[in-house]
This record gives sequence, structure tokens and C-alpha cells, in this order.
Amino acid sequence: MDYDYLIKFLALGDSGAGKTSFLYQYTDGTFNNRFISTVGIDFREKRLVYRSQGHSQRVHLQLWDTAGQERYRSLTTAFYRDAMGFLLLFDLTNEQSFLEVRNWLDQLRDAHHTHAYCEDPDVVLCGNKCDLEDKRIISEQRAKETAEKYGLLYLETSAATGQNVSRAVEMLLDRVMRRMEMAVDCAMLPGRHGGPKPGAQEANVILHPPHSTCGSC
Ligand SMILES: Nc1nc2c(ncn2[C@@H]2O[C@H](COP(=O)(O)OP(=O)(O)OP(=O)(O)O)[C@@H](O)[C@H]2O)c(=O)[nH]1
Ligand SMILES: [Mg+2]
Repeated sequence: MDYDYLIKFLALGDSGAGKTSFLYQYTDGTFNNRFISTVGIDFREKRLVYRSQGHSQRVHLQLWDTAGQERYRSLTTAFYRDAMGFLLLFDLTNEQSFLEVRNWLDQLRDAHHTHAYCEDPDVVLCGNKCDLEDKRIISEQRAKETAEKYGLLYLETSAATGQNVSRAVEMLLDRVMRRMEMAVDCAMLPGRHGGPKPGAQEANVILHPPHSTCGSC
């Protein structure tokens, strides 16, 4: 194993919003104008180094790409429980895809009680296709208000030009890594299950792919 963390993210949102294009842009730096709708589920991978407070961690990112089409819904929602964070995409030139954001969040919440890592996972909302400014229907203000209402981070992205694509993934990674660090800190508090006894020396924590990333302690 030549990485410190295996992190699983999942992209969701309406068919045509640009999930597959976004992930290809992120992992390969390429973009294809042709629309080949995803059948079921797919994934892409990327290695990166996460730096925080002077430490470097080697991260293996697994990016699950779900089909937006309704007919695959029962298959794709089964993958929600293993994801540590979510990229929720809508198309800035398509009002319906924006209105569906609420439904996608409801489906995420339905999966919460069976979620393997956390009851309240981190979500970055991406208003995609921001390169198509002349076709834009959803204003940045409107999208930001929605993101705020649902407690999501928001970025305008373009899978075509690459604008904010890496930033969206890195923002999500930062949230997830902070959550994990908090979970470890909580576990190490005196008197907590698995933590050092009062008076014990501070332990050296070696971090491996987490089993519990929920930072609410
Ligand atoms: N101009 C522009 N076109 C985009 C962008 N992202 C995706 N597209 C185009 O939009 C279409 C749909 O993109 P996909 O990435 O296949 O959409 P998807 O969300 O994966 O769709 P499903 O697999 O059906 O759920 C394709 O023709 C892409 O080339 C973008 O940021 N800008
Ligand atoms: Mg797709």
C-alpha cells in the first residue's frame, strides 16, 4: 500500500449535468463534446498529496461516477453509503437540473441512516457548464442562495475549460480530511473510548484509511 488514505467520492446529479465530463477533466485533463450517457456506475482514480499544517499525506482518490438517468437509481443509490463526500452537479443552462438538486439531497439523506462513514456527509454543489455564459439560466446568486439554504459549498465549474474542477474536488477533500482529523482528535481525548488514559503521553497517531470519519464528538 503506497498511500496513506483511500478516499471515495461520488458524483451525482441529473443526466447531462456533466458528471462524467467533470471527472474526466479532473483525472485526465480532457473533454469530449459528445454525450455518452453513463450506464449504471463507473469510476475514475487519481493520486494526490494532501498538505495541511506542515504534514503531507498521500491520497488515493476513488471517484464514483453515477448514471443520472432515473432507471439506474436503485443501483446507484446503493453506492452512496460507501462514499465519504459528494459532488452534486447541475447544469447552469438547464433549470430542471437545478430544481432537482433538492431531490438529490433527499435521496442522499435517505441513505444517511445506512451511511458507512457519517450521517451528515460533505457535499460540494457544482453549477457546471459555466463556460456557456450566453446560455446560462441559473444566476450565481440564485445558486449560492440554494447552496446556503442546504448547507452546501458552492462552486461554478466547467468540465470543458477545467475552471474550478480541481478546486471543487480539493475543497471536498479538505472538508473530509478535516473531519477525519477531528474524529482522530476526539478519539484521543482522555476518557474517550480508545483514547489514552488521563496522564498518558500524547500518542503518535498513524492514520490509515478510516473506519469512522464522523467528526461530531
Ligand atoms: N460546454 C460544456 N459542455 C459540457 C460541460 N460538461 C459536460 N458537457 C457536455 O454535456 C453533455 C453531457 O455530459 P456528461 O458528462 O456525459 O453528463 P453526465 O452528467 O455524466 O450524464 P449521465 O451519465 O447521463 O448522468 C456532453 O455532451 C458534454 O460534452 C461543460 O462544463 N461545458
Ligand atoms: Mg455520465
